[in-house]
Amino acid sequence: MITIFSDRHRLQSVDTEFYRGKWMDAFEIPRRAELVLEAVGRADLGPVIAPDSFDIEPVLAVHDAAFVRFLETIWADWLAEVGDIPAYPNIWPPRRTRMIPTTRPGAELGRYAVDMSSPVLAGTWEAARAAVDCALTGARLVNDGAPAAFALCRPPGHHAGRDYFGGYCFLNNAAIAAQHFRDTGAGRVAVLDIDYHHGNGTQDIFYDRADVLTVSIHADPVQEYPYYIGFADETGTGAGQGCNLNLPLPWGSGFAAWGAALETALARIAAFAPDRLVVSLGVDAFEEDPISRFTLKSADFLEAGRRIGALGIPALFVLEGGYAIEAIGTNAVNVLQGHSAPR
Ligand code: Q9C
Ligand code: ZN
Repeated sequence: MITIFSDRHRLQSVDTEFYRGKWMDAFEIPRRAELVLEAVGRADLGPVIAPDSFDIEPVLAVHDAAFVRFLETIWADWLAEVGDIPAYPNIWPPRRTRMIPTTRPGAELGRYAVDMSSPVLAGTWEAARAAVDCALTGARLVNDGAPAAFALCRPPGHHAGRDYFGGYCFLNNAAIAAQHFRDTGAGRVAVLDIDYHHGNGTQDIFYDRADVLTVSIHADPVQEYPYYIGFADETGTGAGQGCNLNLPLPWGSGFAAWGAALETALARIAAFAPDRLVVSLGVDAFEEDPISRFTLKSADFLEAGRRIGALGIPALFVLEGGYAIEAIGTNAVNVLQGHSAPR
């Protein structure tokens, strides 16, 4: 399996993250991607290539144009007004607000950001674009006949919606790749999100569509980020009715419950009979993950990969979360090796 990796991911790097009233050591750090890359090499998974450069069109096919313009330009505005420090919102718009454009970066950040976990830096736009390029290059490899490819994306993407960012995500790499599959001949595409957190951005992007099935296994949003969204009764709207499946599980869930949810997810995907599968590959359901509360073991990721592979659908894996530094590489590569295992 080919891995697509860009070292431009390092342009998104902070030392600290604001969480529960404190500045803590950041969880979403460049080292994560380097460790996954090392594990790919150790496992002899296959070649590692740099991404091709794609233009902005596939990004605009899923994200709002004003949001994309904001992401591209906000750093310059922040730098001019505030200086060379990470850019955070200083206000969020309340309900029933008119959302009139402002001249101030702190207010524009609040218009589009959902939380405090995703500061914009000088290199954020370039890093986010590089991650998209990795996903699109992987999609191209799958279109060219590869049974699977691995987009080693960082920053992650699945919390980025049509016009919002957060949860360490800026552009939705998996959704952009899924849309690209549609735009290059796939009639139906499924996105399977196995990150510990609900894939809210991906759900948002495809919620009213029948051509892209979105399925997510995640921690119950009553207890866990991204909260407010990801409940089992969210099944899609309009033409997309029935094309979103949420499988929330309570804190403490292990492979007994998680594996059963995966079976439900895979049965739904098989019934949908997609031409292409995008897997939002977060490995933060791991028992040792510092911000998560599921109890999957490293071997469970191998089994998950095997079961996904048994679908026999050409698949693009897109890295999302996973913060247990010592195990993230093993766990991500286990999914990929399970997927490639002969059966
Ligand atoms: N510091 C992904 O896994 N806040 N995003 C959690 C812990 C945000 C997770 C608080 C979690 C986002 C891609
Ligand atoms: Zn996550």
